[in-house]
Amino acid sequence: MGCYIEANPYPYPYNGDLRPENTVLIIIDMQTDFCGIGGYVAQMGYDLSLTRAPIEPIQNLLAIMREKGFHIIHTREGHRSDLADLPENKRWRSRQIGAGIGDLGPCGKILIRGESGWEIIPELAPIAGETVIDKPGKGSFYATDLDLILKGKGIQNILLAGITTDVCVHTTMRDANDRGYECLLLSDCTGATDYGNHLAALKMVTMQGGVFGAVADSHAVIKAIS
Ligand code: C5J
Repeated sequence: MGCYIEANPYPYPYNGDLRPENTVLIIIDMQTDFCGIGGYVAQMGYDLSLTRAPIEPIQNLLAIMREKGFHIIHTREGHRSDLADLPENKRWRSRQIGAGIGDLGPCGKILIRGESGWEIIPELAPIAGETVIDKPGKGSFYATDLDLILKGKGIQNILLAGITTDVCVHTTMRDANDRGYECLLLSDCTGATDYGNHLAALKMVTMQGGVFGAVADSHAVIKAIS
């Protein structure tokens, strides 16, 4: 008898082996730059309510998963202050839309490690014992030690929360799926800079019998693990 979360398009995980020891909640890029006033997303002129929508659902889920002893990992997108790890084309594109990475904004230099905009928002701050992954790209595996850490902890199942659904969350999910991890995208614990893109990103996962894994909301997770 396994433990399953009600999910689309199949009950998750595929094998019913869902335990705190083999399961991690990865919370992606809940930084001021992506959901706070004066950050990167705000400077680009996008609607912050879309990237702030997952804050409360993540808080609720995080509290329960911490209490039950699940692994928790946070990520932060950001670059070195000397911009040595910032591809020229990424910088150029960000400047086209008025939010140049490395340029000074209301929360310090945009998407630069150590600046106030780069910090994880206080509502979702990591606590002692939780791993934080600093990444220069969209995916959480690229140029990081995430895979080594997951393998070391014996992780098989990855629950994905954070922002943005269609960019960093999806890139991470696709890469994790290729590496053999069983992935669940949390629909109410994620958000995008465009609501249509959020919905499309959720739908993409459910094609081909679950091409990258499955989708569920936080209520289904809480029901299954409580
Ligand atoms: C983006 C992210 N959208 N965290 N980053 O540039 O999804």
